Amino acid sequence: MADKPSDKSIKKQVPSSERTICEATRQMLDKARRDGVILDLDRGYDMKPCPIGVESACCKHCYMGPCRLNPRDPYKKVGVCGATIDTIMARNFGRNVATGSASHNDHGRHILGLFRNIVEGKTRDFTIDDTMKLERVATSIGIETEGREIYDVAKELCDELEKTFSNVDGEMPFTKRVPEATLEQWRKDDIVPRGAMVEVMELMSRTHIGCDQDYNNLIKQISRTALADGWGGSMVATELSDIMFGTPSPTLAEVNMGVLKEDHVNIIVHGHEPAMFEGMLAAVGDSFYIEEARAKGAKGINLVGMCCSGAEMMSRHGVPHAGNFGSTEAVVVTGAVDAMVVDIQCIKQGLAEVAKCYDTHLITTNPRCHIEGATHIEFDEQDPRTCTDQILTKAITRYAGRKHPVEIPKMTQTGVHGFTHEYIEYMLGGSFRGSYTPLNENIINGRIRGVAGVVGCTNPKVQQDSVHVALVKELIKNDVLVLQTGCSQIALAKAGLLTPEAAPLAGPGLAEVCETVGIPPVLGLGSCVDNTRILIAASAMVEAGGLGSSLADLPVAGCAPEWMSEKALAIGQYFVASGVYTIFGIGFPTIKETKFHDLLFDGLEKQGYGKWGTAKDPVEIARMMIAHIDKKRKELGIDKSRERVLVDMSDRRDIA
Ligand code: NFS
Repeated sequence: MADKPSDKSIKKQVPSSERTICEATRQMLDKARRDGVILDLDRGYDMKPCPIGVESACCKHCYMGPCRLNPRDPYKKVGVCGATIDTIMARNFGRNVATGSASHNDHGRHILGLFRNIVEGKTRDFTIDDTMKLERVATSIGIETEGREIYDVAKELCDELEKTFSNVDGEMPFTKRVPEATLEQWRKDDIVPRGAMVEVMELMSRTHIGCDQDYNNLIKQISRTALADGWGGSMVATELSDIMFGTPSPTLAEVNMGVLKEDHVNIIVHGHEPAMFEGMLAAVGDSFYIEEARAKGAKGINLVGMCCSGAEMMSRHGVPHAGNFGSTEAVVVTGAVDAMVVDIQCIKQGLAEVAKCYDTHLITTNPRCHIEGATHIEFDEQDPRTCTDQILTKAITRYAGRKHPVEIPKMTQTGVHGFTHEYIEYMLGGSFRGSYTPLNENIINGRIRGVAGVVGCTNPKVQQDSVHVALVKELIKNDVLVLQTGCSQIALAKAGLLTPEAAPLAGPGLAEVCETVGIPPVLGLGSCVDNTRILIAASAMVEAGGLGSSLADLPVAGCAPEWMSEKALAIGQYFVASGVYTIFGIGFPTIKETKFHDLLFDGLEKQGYGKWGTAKDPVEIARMMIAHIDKKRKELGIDKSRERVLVDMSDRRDIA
């Protein structure tokens, strides 16, 4: 029995099956309740959100307030300074986007720092793994690679990508990858991102009391700051992580809590920056610690991941994955977790309490993220073993003295992970004609109706995973190829949809393509920063031809059905500003029938961008995404092709 937590309690509780469709998480929620431990899944149900805040009708940006407007009658009142509901919502939304963009850029900047240390020979524990990718990325931003030493190219790439963060004017390096028509629109509206630091700084400044008070002008800086995420820090993180740790390719990996092993020392790494996880992976192979673990009666050391760095390690190295954001507290309830090691982002403070109850070591490793009650052992990329060795010692000691009964839900799903924009090009084009043309052709001939990105978090406001799974099933049934990242990918992996065997769940056209090529109808691309793989794939589709000239022309749509974070809002806005219709489930922090809401949900599209949408029901979300895809097909003049019968033999031969 766990130590009882303090006197915190909850008032409302529903059957655990209403909180999650993940059977393992449900089992652990039941156990936690029996043990008297409160998890986020119950806290989330019990919490009554502020009805004014949930619609973004309050302003806390100065101390004449906080001012509260009436969400039911938003134009009846203004703030003390005179700020209207549109200014207040735009400022709040802008600050959300600034924080989300700052998070991804902070992540990207640290990845760049590690890359620089490698290039300058300051670390021996990490190296350049994928030189081909290095050359491809360098070439994509105009760096000459022909006949040059690889470290010479790497040094120039480093200097060039530094501008992603430090530029104060000009255009970010990766905007060179944006389709010309899209980039021209950004130039016309003066929203091409310069450098991430200046964009975030300017957005914070413009949202100060008494500064930018026209939502039409504010949205421009909001878009620019969001684009500085997608085409900036996030893209730097993805591309440099591939270069340093290896570009993923399809690999089988196991997902869900059954990846924990009762007779092993279990270490979970949960966070976002892959460097510490890579360091742990190197350390657990050390025979000294394996012997130590055996001497204490364990059969070995079992390293598994959670959340986004878990998704990256799964994609690159096939490291098992224990679950998504909604399961991070629940997994500790197994009693089998000897250490949970975290770095930055999406790490609930509630973990400290749950870890205390089950005598699990909760170890923070990053100077930017300490948690009260957790043990801090700092990870230094230039000396990784000092940190990882201490973690291993603690975990082995905890295993030897396990106090709590262990109950591991015996559930795992094996799926294919590790798709990338490079691999999509290769698999549909074949080794001799790698290109996006075959994908475009299958869209034009109607076998594939369009492409959807389904991404993002889980949120205890809704039954964990349920909206992700129902939405994706509906999309593939309607011949929409689904690309996934983040916690959404893990939800679908647990539901068994990341295997080629899931192809029969797809509509006839998509199923035929999947069966011929041997891919699942749902392709997992990795972590949330890896949403940039979707941007690059979409740009390649434009370049391959036949589907319009800008990203906004493509028959694609995106959705984060169970979103919760400011990072998700930044991602959503960079997709919208790039030209993609993006739907958020759960709810959206604007009030319908206000001018700012209309701008986000309609006006931006009229200006040539994408637009926002929101709905809670998965079938309704799918209907909205498909209607948009069909609208784009019609505008491209390819709507008739779907009416053809799709299965004659010559067609079949054309697919591969
Ligand atoms: Ni993305 Fe990754 Fe998950 Fe949401 Fe959090 S882990 S960065 S923000 S919860 S998908």
